[in-house]
Amino acid sequence: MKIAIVCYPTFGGSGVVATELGMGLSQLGHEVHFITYKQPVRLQYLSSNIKYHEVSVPEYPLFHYQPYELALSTKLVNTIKKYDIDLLHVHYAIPHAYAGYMAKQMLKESGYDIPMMTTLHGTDITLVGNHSFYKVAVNFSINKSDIVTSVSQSLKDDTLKYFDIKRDIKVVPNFINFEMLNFYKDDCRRYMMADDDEFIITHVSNLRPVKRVNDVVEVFAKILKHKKAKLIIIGDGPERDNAVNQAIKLGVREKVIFMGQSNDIERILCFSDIFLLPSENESFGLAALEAMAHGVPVISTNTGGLPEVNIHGKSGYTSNVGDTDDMAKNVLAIIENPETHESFRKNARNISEKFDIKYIIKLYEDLYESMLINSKI
Ligand code: GMT
Repeated sequence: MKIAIVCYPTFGGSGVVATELGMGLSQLGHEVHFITYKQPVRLQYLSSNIKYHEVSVPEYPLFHYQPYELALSTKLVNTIKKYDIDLLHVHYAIPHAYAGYMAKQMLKESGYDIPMMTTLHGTDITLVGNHSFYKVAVNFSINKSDIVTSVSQSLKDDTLKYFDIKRDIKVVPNFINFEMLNFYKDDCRRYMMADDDEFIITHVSNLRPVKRVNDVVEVFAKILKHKKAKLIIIGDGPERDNAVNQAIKLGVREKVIFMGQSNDIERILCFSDIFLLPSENESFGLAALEAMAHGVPVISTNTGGLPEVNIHGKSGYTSNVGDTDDMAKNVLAIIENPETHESFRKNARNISEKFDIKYIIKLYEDLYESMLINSKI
């Protein structure tokens, strides 16, 4: 199949999932075209069956806001025609489903019927899409997609709750490409980050308010009262300064390492003892699944799709949003006993294997095929 994928190219989870999916599809022999404003960060290679098409939006003095949707739908029409693409898969409803639908309509005028799948990722529904500024257009473009998928049951439930959806939503969870994971087993270099007697607690996110990074620091400060430890925070975003101030306020600043955006996440997970994800909301929690794949137990909230990924009492524990006492207690319950820690590590890895790309990619391929069959009827 010739598949066009539209996504955000940045470090966010939806872009990572879209890129990994595209690379996986290309390995199965499909021709994949990424259409976005920058080469996706996880796109490791451009092989003969992966192509990247840049959407550029030239500045013009009249524009207060650059019309990205217009440029994207134009690029979609031209690329789909030029490469005779079979189907369009857009990730994150805003504005991709909207631009995709416009492209679909423009192509129809020249007798080209392109089916479109929209994958909902989370904030496009729960935070941004639900805002009255966007809601009508988001609702419209979801209903106009030929197939809609969501990355968790919880996100499906939220979509049906907040929007007036006239079609079925298929749940297709996020995944891990285990063949592409680097484990650095013999080259962990733990000593670079912590002393031998310190536990390493890790958090990875884009440091937006929804991630509650101050809670990460608060949980860590509570752990430090009982155990020697270091906290590594990977990622960058608007809450970074607040988190630094929180660390100073709680007197733990010298034990917290802010790494910024990093391509070394796998190396850091290799020596991490616990992964913290105290989010206000999380449709899935890909960062938690990545930690679990590296055998790192997860302490998270029980919000959104997190309990579908982080199984309470097995791969880690889940707590109510903001309950940092409970989260700290749960961390200690795991790390205080090496045998318990080891069994949580094994469970985390085993549970993550259920999300192996080899199972999930098949679900997408089947949906693509059904979309193609229906578009030909
Ligand atoms: O919140 C993020 O980290 C970024 C955001 C995105 O769309 O790029 O993540 C959302 O999609 C990810 C991939 O499906 C999910 O794993 C995240 O849980 C989800 N974030 C939220 O729901 C807050």
